[in-house]
Amino acid sequence: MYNSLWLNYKKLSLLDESEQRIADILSNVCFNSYEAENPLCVNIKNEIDTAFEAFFGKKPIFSYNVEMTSGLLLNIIKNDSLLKEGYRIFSFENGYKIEAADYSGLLYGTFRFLELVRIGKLTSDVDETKNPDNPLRMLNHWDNMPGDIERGYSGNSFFFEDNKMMINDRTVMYARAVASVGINAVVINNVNVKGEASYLISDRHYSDLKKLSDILNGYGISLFVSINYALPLENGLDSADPLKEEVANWWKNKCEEIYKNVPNLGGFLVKADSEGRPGPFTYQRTQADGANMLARAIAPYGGIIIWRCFVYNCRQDWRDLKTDRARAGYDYFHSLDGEFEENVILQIKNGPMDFQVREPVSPLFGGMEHTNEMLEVQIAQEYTGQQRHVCYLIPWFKEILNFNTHMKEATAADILSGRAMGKKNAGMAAVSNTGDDLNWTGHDLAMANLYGFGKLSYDTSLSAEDIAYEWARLYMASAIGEKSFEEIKGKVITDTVVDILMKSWPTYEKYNAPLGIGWMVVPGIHYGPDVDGYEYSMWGTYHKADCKAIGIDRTASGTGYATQYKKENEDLYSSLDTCPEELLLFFHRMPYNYVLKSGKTILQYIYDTHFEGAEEVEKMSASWDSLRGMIDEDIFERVSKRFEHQVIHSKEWRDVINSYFYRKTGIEDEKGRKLY
Ligand code: GCV
Repeated sequence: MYNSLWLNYKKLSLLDESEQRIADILSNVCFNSYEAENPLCVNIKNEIDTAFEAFFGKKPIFSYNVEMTSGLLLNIIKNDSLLKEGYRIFSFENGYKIEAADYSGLLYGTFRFLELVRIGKLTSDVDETKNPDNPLRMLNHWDNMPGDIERGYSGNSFFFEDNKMMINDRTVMYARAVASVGINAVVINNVNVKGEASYLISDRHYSDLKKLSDILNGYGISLFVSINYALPLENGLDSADPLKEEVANWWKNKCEEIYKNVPNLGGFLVKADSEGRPGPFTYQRTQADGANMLARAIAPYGGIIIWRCFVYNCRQDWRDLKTDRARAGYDYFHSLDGEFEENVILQIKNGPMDFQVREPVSPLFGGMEHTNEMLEVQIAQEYTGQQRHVCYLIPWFKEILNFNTHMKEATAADILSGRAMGKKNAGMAAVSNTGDDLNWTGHDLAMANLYGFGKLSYDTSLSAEDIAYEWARLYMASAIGEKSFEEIKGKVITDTVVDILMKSWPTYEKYNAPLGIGWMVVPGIHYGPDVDGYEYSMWGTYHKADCKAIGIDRTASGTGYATQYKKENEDLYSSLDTCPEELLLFFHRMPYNYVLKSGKTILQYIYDTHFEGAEEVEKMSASWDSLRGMIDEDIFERVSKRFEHQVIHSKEWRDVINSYFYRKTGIEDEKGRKLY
């Protein structure tokens, strides 16, 4: 059982003449440039049929490749303003047109058109032209072939079960939904490739991969797989040394075999030399040696190697003050700038650590002028409440995109779109938050992150608020159907949901680890507070709190991490006057009595934000309660249950963090609140 996410089409109310006019116009659709054999064309038509039947109670009359002067007209055209996968939607005297330079663009235009109908924005002067900002807009699924999902918080995999692939109607629903927000590439298996997943690229699974790839291609999506770098070792070779000819040849032959069976495969995603995964370091080779060897093997087929920069020594001794996990990505990759093949893209996590609630943007953005780069964010909320706490991440992604790297004054968005360096292999990837739960994302409000990531990766100029509004309107308000937006109190619904979403990340941050320090979670599961959980483990992610101070000096006189940025940013972070306070403890070791710009000491700030955070969750929960009876009952109940938990759990966070610092310092809360 699964729902249709935001494609939950329902009968539209046709209240006035203008709405009735739209319905009349849309009863005729003319699809020019229609190719009956092209799956994209078939899917565009099906999408319109499905939607219009739900909206108006009947399918439209379709005509193909004829001149028509009224109705909804779809057309492939060539002009300067429409680029690959772009579209234009506009009205004319007797109808509407959707134009694109290719069929993917036409599909995106169609989905957008259907959204405009549903959110009441199909006005008579509508004119929307969009070209995607990012060439690759990708989801990374960390699904394991037995069926579980690494860091999965919404059930099991819908791609795999018992070491087999699953391809069914849910696969099609998935493809429709993610395509509707602009996703054009997916990796279906976990980057930690183990067990049967090593053999995903083998005879055992080729026919299923081909089937899946065909379905996805029909929605403009390329299929990628994660691979095991050491695969040659499991196939009779005694080495995976990237500079050995026999290894390179093995991969060449492998790629030939793969592409014979799955001709449209997008390429491989590779996690190497990280957290126990094998890689070129085993053979004293560089990351470029490893990536390039694979890139050359896959290049004849147009394949891409997406090589992750999440490479670090996960066994850092606390006495070693120079080794800093935050430095690792840059240290390993920066000197290789310009050495990667054109079909290699480095996939870089947004921050130098690991998806903490707050991190600076990785210095690799802006640090490698001659290398293809893409951003990796995580909408699976591993460290941000695991889809049990509401945490709408799009406002944070916007901050990341807007970060000025000071490399040619380019923002992160300029770099990962490829436009700053004139690259065509670039983009954004998100570790997906989907599973086989009925609502796909466990928490219904977490669905806004899936919708939002897709929308933002297509158009990085969209605001987090507008995205939240449109999602809320589609999934919660328009989905009720037949009644008008006013009648169902649509504005109250969308205002309430948007307000909750927009407050959720700042609120989560308030009761979590303070001022950018991160990592105060239970080791392994990464859920719930455990201030010293990682402090006394060998994983190398220390906050170093003692009775006087907390934080890591990452300036030039400390670990030197700040020096990895361009000078302007190094200076920004290194000076206490300019370092953004939300990152203060990431960059500086500070005494608890240091006074922040607000006039509060760090300690009092910690107490205050933790009390505030927990209170804000109660308010969000109450505001959700106010929607009882107004939205779909199942959605309401599911979210209410999650809020019940979040209210309790945020208090646990508050109390564990506050009592930790109270007991370390012995200093009371100025406001006399209860500290344990
Ligand atoms: C897929 C973190 C997660 C791991 C994940 C890893 C990665 O360490 O906790 O589960 O492994 O990141 O991104 O490779």
